[in-house]
Amino acid sequence: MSLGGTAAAAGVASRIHVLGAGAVGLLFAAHLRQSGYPVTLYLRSQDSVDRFSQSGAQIGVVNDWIRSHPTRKLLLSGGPSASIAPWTATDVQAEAPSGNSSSPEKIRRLVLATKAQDTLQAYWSVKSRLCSQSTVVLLQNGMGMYEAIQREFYPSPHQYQKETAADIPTFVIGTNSHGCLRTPVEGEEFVTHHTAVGSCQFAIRPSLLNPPPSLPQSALDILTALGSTGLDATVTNWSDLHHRLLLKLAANATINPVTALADCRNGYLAPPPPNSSSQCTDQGYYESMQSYMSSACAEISAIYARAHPHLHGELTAQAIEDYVLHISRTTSRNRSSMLQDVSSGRQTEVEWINGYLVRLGKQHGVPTPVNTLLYTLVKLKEAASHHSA
Ligand code: KPL
Repeated sequence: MSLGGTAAAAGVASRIHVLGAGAVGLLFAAHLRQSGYPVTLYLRSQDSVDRFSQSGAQIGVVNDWIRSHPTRKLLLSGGPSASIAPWTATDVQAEAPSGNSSSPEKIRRLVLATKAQDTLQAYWSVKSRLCSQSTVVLLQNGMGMYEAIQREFYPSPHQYQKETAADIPTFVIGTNSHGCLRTPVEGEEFVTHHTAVGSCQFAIRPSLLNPPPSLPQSALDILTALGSTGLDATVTNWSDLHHRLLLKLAANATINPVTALADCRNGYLAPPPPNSSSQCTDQGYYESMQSYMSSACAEISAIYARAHPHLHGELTAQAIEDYVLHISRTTSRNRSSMLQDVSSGRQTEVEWINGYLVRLGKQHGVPTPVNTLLYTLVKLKEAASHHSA
């Protein structure tokens, strides 16, 4: 299902909060605002809100993809006559969690776009402002965030039946393949570079409540809003999205650690197409990359076969490898998010990517030597970069 139409066309303009002012959060916030939705950036602290106001209360989007993919212009702009500027600045509001005890207004539509490792803390900061009429979109790399939120904040089913049920929002899970990054340039804290055009898919996560509650209006509002952004967003059912999330997890588990460890761009993992002026002409290099890809994808496929047997026919080692190579080629100029994290001395999402696969393998009795090694090496690199940053 493809959702379209602008807020103005739909005759509604429901406010959307975006929590997580990183590259992805800023990209979505700016595009939602440009589609006519009032947007509030929910920032970490009043200091961040003050810095945002001082920088002009605007989100900057640098459309770097225009230089490398001019033909994608029509897709993103949604029509032959529309054109996208290389640089746009969009006004949005900002607020931070308030320390005062008076209960502030509930948030009905929230896009939570923090890094995986910051998600629980971010959710905690906003939880008292959510209710059963709210919808939360989780937009992280990796897997397991939804389950972690349930375990941490809504732990036991009997509580669901009583007071807690009134507080549990509807969850939408999203997956995004648009490449974007923020540069550590002074004065550009609220500027995101849109480096590669991708797409995004969203699905409503079936509720753990029994009986399941009816969908709040906010779920429909936010899905319509996301569909209007021009970010090639589609809404699908949970089982289709789950399949896509598992493929994306495989891409993140193979591309991200290697690019972070070797300090290279995503394209270095895929053999160059024939007759291209390749980034590297060393045949031995591509043979070892090929062997790495095959063993990593075979291991991931074996884990999925035990954990999700109904999907096994689709998630074969070959299907996973084809997908990973496709992502490596289509995002070849990208510096992966894990590479960006280690380069800036930040914690990476490895716990929710290779760490998640190692835990899943253990749970289902599947050995995970490749993922364990990648996990350990990234942790080592993280510690080293943290100390030298
Ligand atoms: O999602 C990504 C990431 O960097 O985290 C990929 C798909 C690898 C694109 O860079």
